[in-house]
Parts: sequence; structure tokens; C-alpha cells
Amino acid sequence: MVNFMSGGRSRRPSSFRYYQDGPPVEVNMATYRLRVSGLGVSDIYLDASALASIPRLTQSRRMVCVCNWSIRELWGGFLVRSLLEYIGWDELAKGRYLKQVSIGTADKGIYDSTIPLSGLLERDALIVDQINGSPLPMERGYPFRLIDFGLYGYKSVKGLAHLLITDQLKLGVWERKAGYTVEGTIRPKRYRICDLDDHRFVERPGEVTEF
Ligand SMILES: Nc1nc2c(c(=O)[nH]1)N[C@H]1C(S)=C(S)[C@@H](COP(=O)(O)O)O[C@H]1N2
Ligand SMILES: [Mo]
Repeated sequence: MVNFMSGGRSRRPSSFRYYQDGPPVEVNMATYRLRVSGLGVSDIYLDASALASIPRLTQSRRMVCVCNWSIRELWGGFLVRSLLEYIGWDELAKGRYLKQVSIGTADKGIYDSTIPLSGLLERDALIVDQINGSPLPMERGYPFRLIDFGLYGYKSVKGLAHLLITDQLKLGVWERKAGYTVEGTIRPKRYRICDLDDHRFVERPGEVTEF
């Protein structure tokens, strides 16, 4: 029997997908700027052409949500490290935290989360603008999202507006509302693996690389 509701590489349980605070209805790339700010330095505003000049890569990596599902996809973008090198802030990053802030919407507000920069750099976290060779759809985080694949999805902000280098580790939206840990490491347990249309047990904490 053909089950029309099953399977599909990219099918995720829709009730487990979140865009708690968005997505924005529209983003105008002619005026979009990714704001980067930090302690004691002037804010930098990166437009589309500046962002396009950062060395790029494409990686197949697995995203895991705290709500027990996961999906591996081909992400295109650049390393957080490359962005910091591009703006000359790699030294400023040492021992600090990176607060990610989403584009706001009038009715739904702003999403944010903060990750220690040392961890982001160690885990080769990405800032992506493509998924499987196409621009990110609005609900997947257009125009740019950060992803730290060693941490649960709630730590990684879609629809980025602002990256702030800070010396304070503050709770983000989901951490406050749902009581998730501020640290957010992926835990060993059973997950629904959407791209394999199966369930698997993840044996070790951190990024899932074995399947
Ligand atoms: N701006 C924003 N980013 C967000 C969220 C959100 O609600 N708003 N949800 C997070 C959570 S909990 C997860 S699991 C992933 C989901 O990413 P996906 O839509 O690509 O599946 O986005 C994360 N980033
Ligand atoms: Mo999530």
C-alpha cells in the first residue's frame, strides 16, 4: 500500500518544527545588512556583496532538535571563523560569547540565543544561506542562519539580523520559555531521523556524524 503521508528525505514532523518568532514576511536583500557588534568596537554592517565575498564551503551535516528529531542536509555558506577573520575580529572572539539575534516581526517578536565562541569555533559552526543548493526558504531562515551542529537546534538562530560579541552568557528565548539548558549539547538518546525515515539511537553527546 502506498502511504502518501510517509517518507520523503526532507519531511519533518511539522509539529516539531519551530519558527517561534517569525519567519519574517519579506526580506529585501538590497537593504539587508548583517550587523556585527562587539565590546568597545564600532558596529559593522555587512551587505549581501560583503557577505558573498567570505570564503564559502558546502557541507553535509546533521541538525538535531531537542524534540527528538533530526535531519541531515547539504548546507552552503561559510564558517563563523571565516566571518570573524573577514572583519578582523578573530582576536576579540577569545573567551567571549556570541549572541545571535533574529530579524524581528511586529506580531511575533525576536528570537535569540547565545553560544560561547570557543565552542562555535572548535565545532566549525556555519553561517548558511543555502540548503541543498538553493537559497534558504523563508521558514528555514532566509537570508542567513547560524548552525552549531554539536548543539540542539534551539541554540542556532534562523533569519539572522545581528551577531553580538559579548562577555555575558544570557538565556535565549527557548531556554527561558521551555527551560532548555543554556549549553545545549546534543544528548545521547533515540531520535526520529527524518532523512532516513527511521529512528536511531545516538550514542555520544555532540554532533552526530555516524549516520
Ligand atoms: N529565528 C528563529 N530561529 C530558530 C527558531 C525559531 O523559532 N526562530 N527555532 C530553533 C529550533 S528549536 C530549531 S529545532 C531549528 C529548526 O530549524 P528548521 O526550521 O530548519 O527545521 O531552528 C532554530 N532557530
Ligand atoms: Mo527545536
